[in-house]
Amino acid sequence: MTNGSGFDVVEAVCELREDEVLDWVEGQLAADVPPLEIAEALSGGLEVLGQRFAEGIVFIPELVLGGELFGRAMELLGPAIEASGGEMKRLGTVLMGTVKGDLHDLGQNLVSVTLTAAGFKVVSLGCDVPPERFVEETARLKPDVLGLSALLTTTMQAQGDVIEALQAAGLRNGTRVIVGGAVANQRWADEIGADAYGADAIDGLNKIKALVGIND
Ligand code: B12
Repeated sequence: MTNGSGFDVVEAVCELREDEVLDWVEGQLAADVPPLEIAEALSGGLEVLGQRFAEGIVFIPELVLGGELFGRAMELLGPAIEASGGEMKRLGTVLMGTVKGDLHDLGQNLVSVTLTAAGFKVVSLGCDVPPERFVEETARLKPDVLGLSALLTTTMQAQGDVIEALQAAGLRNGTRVIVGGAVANQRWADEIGADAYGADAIDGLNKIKALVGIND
């Protein structure tokens, strides 16, 4: 995404030019660009940064700084996304978390803030959440939907472990489960017996609405 002056935000994120990126975010907000669109553009930058990491062009410190940059941009975007929700409706409760062994929480934060804006109550357990904790909180909060995020091939199986743990605790029938994150897809959701897969924040919102029986 570029603005009139040809600013390439993907490249700016990759090069960790934080001040320029944050100025760009403020400019986009001032120009009434939908905040979620701005967040997705920044996320495209992180995706390219991730590719460069995989190719050995950048290293862990750059990933860390890229994550921090995104977090700072979300401090500007989060309130705008929530405010874009307008009048508060209560559509249901969603319990959200990144599975055990996985520290990637930027994606689930973006999904959580989008769901909140749409009128869901969201309780986030953060990252590196063991299956037992998901079970405990599901029993306590009785959410309509449980959202599980995983970004690593080494942690995706933990999404299946949570579903099995819910089953073992007798909680599976009352809780719809949606999975997401860079390594998940519809086939994976089917394989582990999830009720849905969400590709991004908007897709996640639409799928969760469908799970709780809202069709608009
Ligand atoms: C930033 C980042 C980090 C940061 C995370 C900071 C943080 N607080 O989250 C840090 C530096 C900690 C990190 C560490 C590591 N990372 Co990393 N990281 C990334 C990077 C560049 C961006 C991820 C991101 O935040 N994207 C932006 C958000 C908005 O997008 P998202 O998470 O995909 O979420 C969207 C969707 O997936 C979806 N979604 C996500 N969750 C959910 C949940 C539900 C319910 C729904 C509906 C939807 C949904 O909606 C979101 C919004 O659109 C990715 C690259 C990539 N392509 O993903 C690599 C990447 C995920 N990391 C990778 C690796 C290898 C690692 C490390 C193992 C590196 C190392 N050797 O130490 C460690 C692992 C640490 C751990 N135990 O978790 C690999 C994973 C490869 C693989 N397939 O397993 C990637 C793909 C980079 C690469 N190409 O090699 N990383």
